[in-house]
Amino acid sequence: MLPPATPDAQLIKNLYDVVFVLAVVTFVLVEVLLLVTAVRFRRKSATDSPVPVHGNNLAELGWTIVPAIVVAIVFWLSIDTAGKLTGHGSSNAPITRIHAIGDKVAERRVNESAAVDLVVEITGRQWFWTYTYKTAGGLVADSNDGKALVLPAGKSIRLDLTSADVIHAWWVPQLGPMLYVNPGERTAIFIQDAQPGEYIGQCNFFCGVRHAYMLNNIKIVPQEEFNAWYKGSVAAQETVVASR
Ligand SMILES: [Cu+2]
Repeated sequence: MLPPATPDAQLIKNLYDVVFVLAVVTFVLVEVLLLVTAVRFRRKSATDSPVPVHGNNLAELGWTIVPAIVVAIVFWLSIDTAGKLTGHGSSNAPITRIHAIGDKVAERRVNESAAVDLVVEITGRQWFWTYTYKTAGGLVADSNDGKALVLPAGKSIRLDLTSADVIHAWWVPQLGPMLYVNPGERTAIFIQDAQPGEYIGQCNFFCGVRHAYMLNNIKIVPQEEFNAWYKGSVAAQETVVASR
């Protein structure tokens, strides 16, 4: 797994590591038991026939209780991780990261769940993303031709996503969680305290014939660099609009 570049991605990585270790331990245990059984109880002669076993309380309780405990641990850790991500809300006012557009209560909870320096509205399309910066100049950009979504480092950023056509999924593993992006609904993703760098994202929901090519690059740059890039891009956009 690529190294996490935000505290949220680090939380997800920590959870991933625990689940990975549990999975490896389970795999090794099952394979060892399988091999031991196959070797130890193999047929030793042509007349050899196995003694059937009818019920074994200890074994049955064991293979019911142990997996239940493992699943309970993963469940608890998952809930705990989700509750620590940026903008998780509170137990009596949880935020709905995906909700119907126009759901005022859900929208208010998302807006109040974390203070943000920048909001970018993102629309998934077959097969690219468009980015509208909700700040002075209202820059509009997209992910075509490998163009990156440029964002400032070390800030609190919220991405408000929706889809113009089919279901897509926003997934930049190094920056935080993956969430579905549905037509008619709004998906809120926070990028908190990101380190400068270039990160690769990929639409993670099969959305048509060019789904595999629906990549998106994210470029996180220091605030001053972001300001200069933004100013230049807005100026270029205005020139294009004016020359039409
Ligand atoms: Cu897709």
